[in-house]
Amino acid sequence: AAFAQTAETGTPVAFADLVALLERIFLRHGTSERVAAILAENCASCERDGSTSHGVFRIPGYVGSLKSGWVDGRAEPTVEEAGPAFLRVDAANGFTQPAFLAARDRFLEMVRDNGVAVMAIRNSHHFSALWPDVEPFAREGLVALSFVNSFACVVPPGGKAAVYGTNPMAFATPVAGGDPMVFDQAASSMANGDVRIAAREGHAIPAGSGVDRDGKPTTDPRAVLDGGALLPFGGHKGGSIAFMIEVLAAALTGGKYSREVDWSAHPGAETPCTGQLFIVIDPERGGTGAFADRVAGLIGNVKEAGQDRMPGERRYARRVRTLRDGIPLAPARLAELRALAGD
Ligand code: NDP
Ligand code: PYC
Repeated sequence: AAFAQTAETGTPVAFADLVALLERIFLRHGTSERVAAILAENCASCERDGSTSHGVFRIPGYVGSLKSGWVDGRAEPTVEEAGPAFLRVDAANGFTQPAFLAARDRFLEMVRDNGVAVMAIRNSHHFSALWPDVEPFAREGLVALSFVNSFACVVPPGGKAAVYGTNPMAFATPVAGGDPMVFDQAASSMANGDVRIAAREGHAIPAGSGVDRDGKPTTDPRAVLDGGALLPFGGHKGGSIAFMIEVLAAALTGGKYSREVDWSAHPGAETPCTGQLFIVIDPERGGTGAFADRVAGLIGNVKEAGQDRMPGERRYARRVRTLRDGIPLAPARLAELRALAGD
């Protein structure tokens, strides 16, 4: 589970009101109306679902990147067809989600026509969770995989220098009679956002998560952030996944490797400018005629075997609660957001 505890107490804010507040913040800091609307919906959705490490906690970082001139909040992406089932997208140093959405309709046509398609996005700032990118594909009957690299803060197993980003990947599949099964996980022991939340709240991080600046194991989140690094999850196996994600999200797309991200001339910037790859498959092309039923059956087997829940189920349950009762925000956090919006 996420290391950071999901807030369950605070001032309840309706989802639409949170979207409107975040939209005002983005607009006030120089994005276009379209970009503001997309990022506000995305970030509020993370907060709604309890993806705390990529919810409103991230707003000062978005603002820092915009104010420092590191990211272009008005970028116009370009979309290029590299083949019948391959889209190349240049986000033009803008945020990833608006570039992705600019290409999404054509991408869906390619998936329907060919059974599978790839979208390779570069020069793009992804500062969010990945599940909002893939879950909608599964709701449209498709299987989706996505990969993003970030900024160097993860050492390879046995290594001394950070080479990899926290590099998340997400997978979404339709499930007959239910919500899609979606997992969305970093290739590191923890997301960098959770380390920062632990540092802010004064909690230790689990043993085996990271090393200090001398490469020694530490449970102090400040030591990880101050010259130290995270470890991949699961030793060399997570290291290989982190490597694969650098290859797919950066080498293949033309985006920067995590270790090439250099924001030193932009104090306050926090959004890594790298790349993202999507692979989306129409499972009906498998010819079984019963794909989503078979996935539902597998989930039944997994639960009968003792796993108490599938990935995504915590988010869906929280989504139902917060859409009904409001999204709880700490009063100080709400005041900070209102100040950023100029309210
Ligand atoms: P977590 O370890 O919190 O969760 C990973 C996945 O496992 C989720 O799908 C989660 O589902 C599921 N899960 C957690 N606990 C259980 C359980 N007990 N049983 C079954 N499934 C479980 O994620 P990470 O800390 O690795 O990553 C957090 C977020 O950070 C992700 O959304 C990721 O995209 C984002 N991130 C973004 C980066 C970027 O560059 N943009 C970089 C790194 C991370 P559920 O959500 O339902 O709990
Ligand atoms: O939480 O590791 C993280 C992260 C990096 C970039 C965006 N989120």
